[in-house]
Amino acid sequence: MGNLFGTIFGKKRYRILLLGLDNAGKTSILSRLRLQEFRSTVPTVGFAVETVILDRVHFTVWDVGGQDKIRPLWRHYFTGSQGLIFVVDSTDYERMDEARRELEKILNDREMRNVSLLLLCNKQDVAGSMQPDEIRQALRLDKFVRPYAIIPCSALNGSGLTEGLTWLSEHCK
Ligand code: G3D
Ligand code: MG
Repeated sequence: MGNLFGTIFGKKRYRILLLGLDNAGKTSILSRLRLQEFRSTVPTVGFAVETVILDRVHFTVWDVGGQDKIRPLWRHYFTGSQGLIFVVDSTDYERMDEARRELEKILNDREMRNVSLLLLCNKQDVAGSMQPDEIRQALRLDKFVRPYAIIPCSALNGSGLTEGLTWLSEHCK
């Protein structure tokens, strides 16, 4: 996807947060965008913040969940971000409610009030994965007043990623 970012994001610089529970597929999505091939990844431990710059787009990535003590540290990264990508593992029925709680905490932060949300329903290549509409309901997305898009994707085969990023580029502040 060499030219993807130039095509989608143009010449402007963007700061985007890429968040989700561990194992949702964040690192795989970035690898997919960067390398155009799928790489398995080692789960990120604790509050390890990963920064990936693709062209002019600056992604800041960490695993959310069970981090209430260090949550105040997050704001440092929230400030100045123009877009939020929240990734869910569409096969992880058991932690959908945990994902909902974490997403809610992020969206309720005052620094995030005006940030557009791209919700990526990852792992759609897996048979029986939850569909975007079910995930929208499980995460109670409709109660958040802000532009959002909910897009099915797969880091494994790359589907949905270009569509998602295109939407985000059009809705970044
Ligand atoms: P994280 O960075 O959000 O913690 P990772 O998640 O990118 O490390 O991915 C977690 C696991 O999910 C990895 O499996 C990875 O291969 C797998 N995965 C990520 N995206 C997809 C996808 O779209 N489809 C499928 N089928 N699997 C995916 P392992 O086994 O390497 O731990
Ligand atoms: Mg990771």
